[in-house]
This record gives sequence, C-alpha cells and structure tokens, in this order.
Amino acid sequence: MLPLFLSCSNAAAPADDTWRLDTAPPGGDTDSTVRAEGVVLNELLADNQSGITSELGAREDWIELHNSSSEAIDLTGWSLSDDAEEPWRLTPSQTLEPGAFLLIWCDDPDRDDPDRDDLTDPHASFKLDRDGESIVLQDGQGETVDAVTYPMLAPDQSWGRPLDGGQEWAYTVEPTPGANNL
Ligand SMILES: [Ca+2]
Ligand SMILES: [Ca+2]
Ligand SMILES: [Ca+2]
Repeated sequence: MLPLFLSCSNAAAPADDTWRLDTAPPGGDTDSTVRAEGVVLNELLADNQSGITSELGAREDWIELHNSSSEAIDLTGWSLSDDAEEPWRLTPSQTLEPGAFLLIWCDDPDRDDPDRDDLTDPHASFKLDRDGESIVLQDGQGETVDAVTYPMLAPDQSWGRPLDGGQEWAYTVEPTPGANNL
C-alpha cells in the first residue's frame, strides 16, 4: 500500500475548490495535517438504482470512508452529516484499520420501528441528494476532519477520489463501495 497520506499532505491550495480540508490550512502545523488525513470521505453514491443492497435488501445511498494512514483509527464519537446542526453519530462504533474502507448507508431508517433491531451496518440519519450537497466528517472532539461538496450525479454514478485518500475528486469510472476507487 502506498503511503497515500504523504502524497496529499502538502497543503497546496486544492485546484478543485469542491474539496477542502478545514483543519489543514496551507502552512498549518504538521500534526493536524497528518491527523486530518487519517480517515477521509472517499466516495459516495446518491441514487442507487442497480448497485449493492444493504443488509435489509434495499438499494440505498452510501458514503465510503477510507483510512489512508498507516495506523488504525478509533472512530468512537465520530459523526457524519449533511447538516452541521444535526450531526449523525457513527454507530456502531468501530476502529478502521490502515488502508481499510467503511461503507455507511445513508437511508435515514426509522429507528422507532420495532423491526429496526435488524440494523447491523452503519445507517446514517440522512440521505444524499442526487442534485448535490455538502457532507462533513467530524472526529470525536467535534473537529471537522473532512468535507466535500459534490455535484449532480446520475443514477448509479459515484463521486470519489480517483486516488484513494488523494486530494482530487471526480466522477468515478464505476462505483466501488468498500474497495479501491476507479
Ligand atoms: Ca438519494
Ligand atoms: Ca441530504
Ligand atoms: Ca471505493
């Protein structure tokens, strides 16, 4: 595995302003840069018509996280959101191994439904708008570690980093939920 976090730790201004890393300003201190590039938003799909299904058998929106660092990172207390006022706390909590991916369903399940004890995978309390919106990833201290604003997406089209953990975002060749981007 390439040490991808090194290749994107030079904090030159991103050419694509749809991508930003709020905690690592150009010339920012090295520690926050390295930490911020541990776990990142890596790919997302906002209109799942013929792709993978959740453990509930439904085709839902999803977001892929990726640990581009060389250390395992505990995601306890981390949150994901399409609305900074209502962050969704990542549950079940878990540790992401170096190079690993984590898929989060964005289907806003009805948690008051008595049948909802069948949720074994992470299911966020929001959905992804295929017309595009902004997604924020925050760590256990509530610090923003990554954010992305994605454009309008066609059905089954995903938006991701062509190089996992790299700076640039683009329409992917094909969706790769839980695997290296294409
Ligand atoms: Ca959607
Ligand atoms: Ca949304
Ligand atoms: Ca992927």
